[in-house]
Amino acid sequence: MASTLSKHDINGDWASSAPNLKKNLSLLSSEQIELPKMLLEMGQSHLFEHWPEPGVDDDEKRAFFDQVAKLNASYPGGLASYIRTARELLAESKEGKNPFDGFTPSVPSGEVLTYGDENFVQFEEAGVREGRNAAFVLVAGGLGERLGYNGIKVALPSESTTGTCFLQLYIESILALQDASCRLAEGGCKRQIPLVIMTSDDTHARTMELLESNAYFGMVPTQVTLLKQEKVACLDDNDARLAVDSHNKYRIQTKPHGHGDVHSLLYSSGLLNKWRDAGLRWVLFFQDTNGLLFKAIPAALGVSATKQYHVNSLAVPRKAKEPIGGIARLTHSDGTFICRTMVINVEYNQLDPLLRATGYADGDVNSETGFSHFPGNINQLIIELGHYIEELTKTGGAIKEFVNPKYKDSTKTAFKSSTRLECMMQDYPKTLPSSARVGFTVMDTWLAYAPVKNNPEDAAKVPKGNPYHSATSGEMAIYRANSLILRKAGVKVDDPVNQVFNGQEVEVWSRIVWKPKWALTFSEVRSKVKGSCCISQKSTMVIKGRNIFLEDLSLDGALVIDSVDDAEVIVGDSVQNKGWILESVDYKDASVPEEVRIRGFRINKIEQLEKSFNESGKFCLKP
Ligand code: UGB
Repeated sequence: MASTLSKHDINGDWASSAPNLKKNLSLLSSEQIELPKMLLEMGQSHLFEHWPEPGVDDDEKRAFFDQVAKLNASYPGGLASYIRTARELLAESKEGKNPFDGFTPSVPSGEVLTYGDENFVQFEEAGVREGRNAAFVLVAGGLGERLGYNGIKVALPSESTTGTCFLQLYIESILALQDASCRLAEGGCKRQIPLVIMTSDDTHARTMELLESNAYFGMVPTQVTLLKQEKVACLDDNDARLAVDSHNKYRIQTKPHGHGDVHSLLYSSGLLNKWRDAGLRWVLFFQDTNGLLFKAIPAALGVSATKQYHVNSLAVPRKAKEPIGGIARLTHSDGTFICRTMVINVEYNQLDPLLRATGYADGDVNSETGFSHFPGNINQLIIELGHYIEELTKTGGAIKEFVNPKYKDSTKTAFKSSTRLECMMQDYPKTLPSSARVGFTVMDTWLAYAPVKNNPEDAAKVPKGNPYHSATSGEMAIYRANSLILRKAGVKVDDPVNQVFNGQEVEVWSRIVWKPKWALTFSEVRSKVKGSCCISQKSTMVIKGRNIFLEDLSLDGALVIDSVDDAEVIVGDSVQNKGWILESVDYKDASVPEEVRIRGFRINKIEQLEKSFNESGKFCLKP
């Protein structure tokens, strides 16, 4: 039961600057009374200006305080701290202050890997050994407004040959790593690699439903934890007056705070200590729609373990001025800043001006390699758990925020629409001491990075040569990567043909897809390919079983092959049929399901050889 208000509270002299609030004080419990006091102290009396007499909309008024209580509890330091920080950041933004003022950028050192060479293979082996000591964290609270898809992004098919959605691909990759790593452990191991998914009100229920209706895609339900991030209050002006929701005058408008929330949520969940006590060493953060990521994970984890990195960011070569953040070493010149040197992502629109302002007359330019000196951040981080806990114990997981108001005019006094504070998970190293070992690992883009972020119309407008980052390019990138990996392993895979879908010209390679348990590393692929194999461009190959070996296979058509784990199957000779073909669909054709339309093609399964081996033993598929 709510306790009663004191005389002082009811009398409400402290509320005289907000007469409409004062009249309604009897609606509040004594626990809640601190909230309006704080709001008035923080200059938020406008929130009550339109409040009617007691007796009118009382439930809505109570709901207002429930919302304020939630906003207050979910932000480290509470709403007052949020408003104070907002005022500081808004003042800096008005002044046009560059957040990196006083820092000098230089080229950082990191590990640059070449897929399939001896070095790469060694890092992959080290990574697989460490796999059982890892926990994975997927940030999936974003709405994906740029993609404009109505569902949650992790439910989108990563490719349409098998229809495997991103979440399934991620979970099966983690399970494959778990199995491979445990097989290497002396005496075996039964560890279940934990997966945390950060959701938001926009994605939580649908993520849960996706997991439950698919039996967690093979994970044990207790292996998966969902942590929901809360939104933050919107701000109407440079004084950080909280914005009233235009649909309900008793609500404060809220918006997402950004993926940086993941650190404070992990910290407050208590999971980090639990993981440390269970002997885990690494936390791997990743995003919602990168179908290539797990091809890069084993080697990147191997780099972290070998180099003893506290933080390792995955990166790809980046053309100068390409619109992805660049990883740079920043050194503070006056020595007063707590973190005098840091290796950090600098957003592309800040990097070029920062370079020009600090003696690099040409700004961000390509080196003799044809790429910028500053590799592109793909926002997949590997953090060493012990060091992470030490840091978060100091910061509570709070990440340096930023604000990005869209001003009405050059006076910068009014916004076009409300703004809010945001934070990014890759800004975690900003508070680390200079002694922290922060590095990065560069891999080829074709191997590591093909996110699905842009809707077809925007993707079609991307300047030629720049990546589309659409559902079309994300899917084609998977076929290309698998084709190139098989080529590297000795299979003759035909060159791709160019085709246009949804206004985007893409390379169409043979549609080759395998389950992560077939091969997670290059060594595994190599061990499963024998003799002289070739695959034509029009072909589709789906490998679902673990111990399937390609031997002198000549494929010109579609082949789908599955087997139980203890069956060993050799697939060889010539497989020829009419196969599966890609048929264009119109993005605007509403009769076509959205997840098909956004890639601009569907697969017409005309003819295939499909075979399942459901018993243990040795088999040979030689049609
Ligand atoms: N996300 C959340 O979980 N919560 C949120 O509040 C917001 C997002 P976007 P964007 O891949 O190249 C990032 O929107 O703007 C999740 C990096 O900041 O796709 O493209 C969301 O569900 C940028 O430096 O991010 O930028 C998704 O999984 C660059 O590396 C993830 O956060 C860029 O990604 C990213 O959300 C990139």
